[in-house]
Amino acid sequence: MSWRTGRLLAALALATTALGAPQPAVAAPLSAQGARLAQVVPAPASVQPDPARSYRLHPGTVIHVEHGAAPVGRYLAGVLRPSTGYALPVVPAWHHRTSGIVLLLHGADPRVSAEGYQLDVGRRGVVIRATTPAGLFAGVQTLRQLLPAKVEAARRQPGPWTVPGGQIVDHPRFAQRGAMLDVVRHFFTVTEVKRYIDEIALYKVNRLHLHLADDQGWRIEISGWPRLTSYGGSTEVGGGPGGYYTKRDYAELVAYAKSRFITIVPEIDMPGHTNAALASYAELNCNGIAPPLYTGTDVGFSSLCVGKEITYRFLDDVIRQLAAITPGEYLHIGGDEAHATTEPDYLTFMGRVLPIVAKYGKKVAGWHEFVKATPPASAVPQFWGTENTDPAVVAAAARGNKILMSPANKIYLDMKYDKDTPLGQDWAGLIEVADAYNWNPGSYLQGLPERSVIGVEAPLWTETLEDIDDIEFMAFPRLPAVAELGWSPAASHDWEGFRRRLAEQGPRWTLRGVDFYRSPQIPWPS
Ligand code: NGO
Repeated sequence: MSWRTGRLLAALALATTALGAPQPAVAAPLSAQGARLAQVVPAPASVQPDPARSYRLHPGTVIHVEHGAAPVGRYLAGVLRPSTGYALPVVPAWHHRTSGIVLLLHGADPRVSAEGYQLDVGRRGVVIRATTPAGLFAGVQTLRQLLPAKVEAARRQPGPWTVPGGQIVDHPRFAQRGAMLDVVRHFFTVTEVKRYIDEIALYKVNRLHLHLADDQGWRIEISGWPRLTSYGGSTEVGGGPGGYYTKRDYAELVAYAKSRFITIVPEIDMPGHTNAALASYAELNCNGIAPPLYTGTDVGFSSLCVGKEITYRFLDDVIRQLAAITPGEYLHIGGDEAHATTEPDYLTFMGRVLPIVAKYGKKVAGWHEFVKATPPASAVPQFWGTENTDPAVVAAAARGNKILMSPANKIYLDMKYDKDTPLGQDWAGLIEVADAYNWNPGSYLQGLPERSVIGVEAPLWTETLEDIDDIEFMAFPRLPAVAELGWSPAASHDWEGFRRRLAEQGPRWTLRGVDFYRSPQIPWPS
């Protein structure tokens, strides 16, 4: 045993003794303190309050991190310093002397697996244990929610900063818990996307799908095809100036998301939803004539030219370059609403494109229509229908595909909350918070077993959304509902409990300046 490991283990033994063993789970009404330990969205898998033991942060509190946990420790310090006004130094865990906040990469309950964590709160400190930094980061999001709401303030607030005592052992239900942002219909800056990343990270979301190309714009630089962005990226719905990400911008987003343990899944929609590319390069059109740029909101009128070889040279360039700047394992190729492509052409097209994605080392994701092209079992069809039956999707699952659930009538965040919602659309229905929450991704599609569901993703299409305030107003409070469906055990599903926990998020959003819909279904604190 090395000196360092020895010191660390000695310190841990002390920490565990100091914190004491948690009390068994309490049945019936929790005390106010005990209830606070369960005041988390998404609901943790297991909570054992111990009201006799809470921890109060103080000016001398130190954040102790095991090797490998320092970035998460620094992130936590960054969250806590402005409001507490405490220095909260981040130091190696072998200096640990039984008190403070401790982040450890071993010793967690095995149930936490790769993305979960164990959090113990005793009188002398908070210990978060996980098997990966991602798990620690999830535990840190929980710790944040266990502190009073004013911890989210940008300026120093009076304490006390008390964390309720007890133990949480937590882990996700599904591997993929995603959000999608359409940066085409309206363009959003790197700063705006980073802000959205921060907001979704709080709810343990681990995927951000970026819809990067559609009829109204092409938003990612591709070397050798400069007009895609200089011309194809120059507008958006309503005729605004649009915009695009350089490869450097995109890398910045990927790195920022990674620092929040979120993987970016880029989408280039094809063969339909391609007017911006077709307008930029006449040779991509079957008739050799470039259509004008498009700033409306119709869908289903454009198609790449399936019979021309240049289409595949173009897509080889796009997919190769996108794969090179995307560390995540998936590229999303759209495939939805190809109403201007004949069925045989669609199959021919997918037969050419699927191998290109594989050639560049990526797995493919696509809107669920592409199951008709029989993609490989590693492909992830994203279900966005409005019915709870889809035999073609169920058949794909029987062939081995895992399905990502985004039923439009449940979790399309661009749908209005009610008929008076000033933003959004209503083609898939009106979606209040209870509608977004009250369904089960593991049993929603008839004949699709839970083991064939890889997760949930909440898409946010932006035909009517122009800035970050609009995004936030549609995403909150429904995004946390979807995040809870993705993370929390099915057995914990409980609308009454959820709406009370969700209510506590309101003051936090207010303090962070996050715009949100004050749904009458939620008992917001006054
Ligand atoms: C559909 C369509 C999108 C729209 C969106 C609006 C899918 C997968 N294709 O969802 O182009 O923006 O609805 O709600």
